Amino acid sequence: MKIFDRPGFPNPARIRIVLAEKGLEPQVEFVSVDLIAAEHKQPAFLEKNPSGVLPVLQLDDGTYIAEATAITEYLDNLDGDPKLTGKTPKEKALIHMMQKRAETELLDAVGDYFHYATPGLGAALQVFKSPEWAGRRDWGNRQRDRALGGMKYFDTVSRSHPYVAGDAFSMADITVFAGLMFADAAGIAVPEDYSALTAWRAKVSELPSVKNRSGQTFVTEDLRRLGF
Ligand SMILES: N[C@@H](CCC(=O)N[C@@H](CS)C(=O)NCC(=O)O)C(=O)O
Repeated sequence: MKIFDRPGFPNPARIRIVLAEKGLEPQVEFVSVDLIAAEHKQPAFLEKNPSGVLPVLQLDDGTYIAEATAITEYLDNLDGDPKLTGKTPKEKALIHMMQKRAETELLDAVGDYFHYATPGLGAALQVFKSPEWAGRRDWGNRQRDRALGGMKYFDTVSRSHPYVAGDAFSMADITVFAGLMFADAAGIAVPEDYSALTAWRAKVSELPSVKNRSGQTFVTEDLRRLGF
């Protein structure tokens, strides 16, 4: 299998955590795609994923699978013993629901703030964002407020459950973790009184699948070049 990604970016990090959880890293070849140079918006990459985003999984038979959730489901079920996406119908449904909330209210909200209210990934890439949005910082700033609302929600969840979808670490935790990782880079701090969310994050950071990758923060050499 091949994974087209870029180390240090939040959505690729989701899959690296999944691979570590499942012990699949030795079976994967990583192919680095230069996001800052907009390589993912060129025809060769768009053939793999028309959405023009990372990560993308390529199977040995040539099939391409995009979307972090779809890739996670595939990898988690390969050995017939899913541990991140649920075993029973109820577990699957709860993890799906919480994962979707984490994506919509936190990770994607941070991403929209980053792309539309800050210089984002820089000049080479901004031309691929729709021009009518270019000056709309107000809309982008509202996405920051949405992300803060997401943090508040997950702080509340963390007060009553050890993990985002219940008693076990799952795909939903990985999405929240990636959302906070992205928020760090975009300059959206977790409010100090969200102590349960901060404690949850500290706990998740210590998991071997996450801890071994803690050097892969979003602010890599790529973003330092952009002034982060
Ligand atoms: N919904 C997608 C989101 C993927 C995504 O936005 N990836 C980012 C990297 S963290 C990306 O490729 N951004 C490039 C861009 O927005 O042009 C998924 O779950 O895989």
